Amino acid sequence: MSAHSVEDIKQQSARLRGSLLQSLADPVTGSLREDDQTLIKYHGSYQQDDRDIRDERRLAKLEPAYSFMIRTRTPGGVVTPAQWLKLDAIATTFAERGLRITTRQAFQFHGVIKTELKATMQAINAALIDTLAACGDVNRNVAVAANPHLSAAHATVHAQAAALSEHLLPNTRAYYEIWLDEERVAGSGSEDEPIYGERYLPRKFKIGFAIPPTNDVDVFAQDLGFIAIIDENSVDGTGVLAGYNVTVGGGMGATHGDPETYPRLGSVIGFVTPDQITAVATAVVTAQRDFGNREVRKRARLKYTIDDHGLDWFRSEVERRAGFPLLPARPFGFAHNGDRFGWSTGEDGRFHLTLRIPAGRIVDGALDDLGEAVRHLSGLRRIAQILEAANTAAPDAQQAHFRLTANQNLVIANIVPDLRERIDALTTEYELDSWRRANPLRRNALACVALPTCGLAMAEAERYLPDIVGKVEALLARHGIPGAPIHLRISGCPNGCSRPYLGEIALVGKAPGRYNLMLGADHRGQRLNTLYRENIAEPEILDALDPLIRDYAREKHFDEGFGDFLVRSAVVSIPDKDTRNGIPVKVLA
Ligand code: SRM
Ligand code: SF4
Repeated sequence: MSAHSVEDIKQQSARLRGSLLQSLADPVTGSLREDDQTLIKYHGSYQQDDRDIRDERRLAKLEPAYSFMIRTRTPGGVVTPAQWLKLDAIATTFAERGLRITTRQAFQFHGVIKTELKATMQAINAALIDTLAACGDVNRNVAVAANPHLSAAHATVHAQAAALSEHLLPNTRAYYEIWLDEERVAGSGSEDEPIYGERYLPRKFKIGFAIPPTNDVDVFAQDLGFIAIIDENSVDGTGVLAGYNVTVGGGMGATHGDPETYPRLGSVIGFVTPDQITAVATAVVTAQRDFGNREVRKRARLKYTIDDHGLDWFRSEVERRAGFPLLPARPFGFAHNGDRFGWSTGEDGRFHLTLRIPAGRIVDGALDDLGEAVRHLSGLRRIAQILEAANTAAPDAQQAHFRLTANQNLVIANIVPDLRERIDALTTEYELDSWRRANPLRRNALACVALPTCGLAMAEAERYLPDIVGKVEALLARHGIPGAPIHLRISGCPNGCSRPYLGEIALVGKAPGRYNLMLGADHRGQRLNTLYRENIAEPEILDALDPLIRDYAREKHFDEGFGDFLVRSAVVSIPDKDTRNGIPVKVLA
């Protein structure tokens, strides 16, 4: 660890430059200087090492096998086919393990070595995608509902989210100087940062836009959430965006054994009209900048600022900064927080196809939901080529594109009817059709990256997913409910990158092969689960689940979710945390 605190590093970094140029130029090591390892995060990259061979290298007296993870800033996860092809080429040329869709609708490249970092960054920017502020104590990639039932209102929500992502970017030119060779000019190193100031935020900050009835972005896990309220147009019945309910203070991260840290659901504090979101977001971000805990990093997220000062105080502070009062929140209802797979049609008759990508990993040779090695990277390349040709042939028509979902899946959007059959044939040829073949348990399962790249992983997650899902699947089959739609999530540590505390069944890594078993969340992202068994290995996990699944199969009400059943039957007791602040629930069909 660096001798400097993160706060000092930020402040003394000349607006995120530090000595990154010198670190990158140093041929002696594959690593960066310590302070630069913190600063590079703001540029969208993390220094990592291959943990599978860490011990072996230590014994051989070699430095760890350092490499870099790079994360894109792709608000709402939208990329064109042309961009897809470039990202694919980058993954193939510079990275290991292909493209990885994240739980915030970004791409990650793993395994980029230091000497190729700049070329990789340049190639990403040449695809008109950047990585600025994808990590670090700033606003991160803005997550947006990837609902394939695209409508005019949906497009407006996406445009607002993308504009907000731009608005909250840091002003520093460091990114462009270091990676894109922009010349330094007068004032560089002391650019004005009216939103962030010279120490940026106390901690990472996340924004999500949900469009009910789908809560695919898990809006209550976001520091700041916008729940779109769409009224029906009385003339033609299409949706009209009235505004958004605002939620604040969501977050997943916790530390084992430290009660000062905990996952928290966002609280609804009011309603804003579409023209007010920039002001309200700026107010929330700057209030967190000024009042967030800069002494104890583990307590620096907005959720703790709110719990320390009180929700009413926070709401008043936001209203004061925004210059207007928040309106009373409007009724809303979520049906689920998963993705809807397969084909769907938008209001304009275009087709959208949501594909299941296990753990978001797109690489040839990866195992799919059925345990078969698949060629997803090659298949999606073929599809991107076809879509790119169609877009080029009809530049004035609505353009086909890809959308990453916050559940690590992929939507191919805006497909003209003529192309449907070809896309279908390719998804079959390249085994991209597991959404059709895999059962709901498998289709909804989420896992964070964990080993071998994540420096914080205590246990496996992504690599363990197919195995554990298979075993839970066997339990379901034994009790006569094969593939029941239970949301299962695994994280390699309590930081919660797969939002495990919102899983009906969750495994949270404690040590190699050992997990905390968490149970009882709903499947709408509105209720946290709770600890059921601590620090147990696979046989005990399956033993614990077996009687619960048996009882669920026998006693569940029609359509009752597993988490709801466990709460109703008092197997788990969930502290009554009302995220709605009394906002009435809309009854959904
Ligand atoms: Fe995360 C840290 C991966 C979404 C909470 N997360 C990390 C790091 C960078 C490890 C590190 O700091 O060294 C992981 C890199 C692993 C690797 O090898 O790639 C990592 N997080 C991920 C991704 C890739 C998980 C995935 O499998 O998709 C997600 C990337 C999102 C993106 O595109 O920006 C990812 N991380 C999340 C989420 C979910 C979300 O944002 O909806 C959370 C929970 C929500 C929240 O923030 O509270 C999350 N990640 C964390 C935390 C805990 C923060 C806290 O408040 O305590 C850490 C650790 C930290 O920040 O110190 C962390
Ligand atoms: Fe790494 Fe933990 Fe996040 Fe998984 S939850 S990616 S193990 S930090």
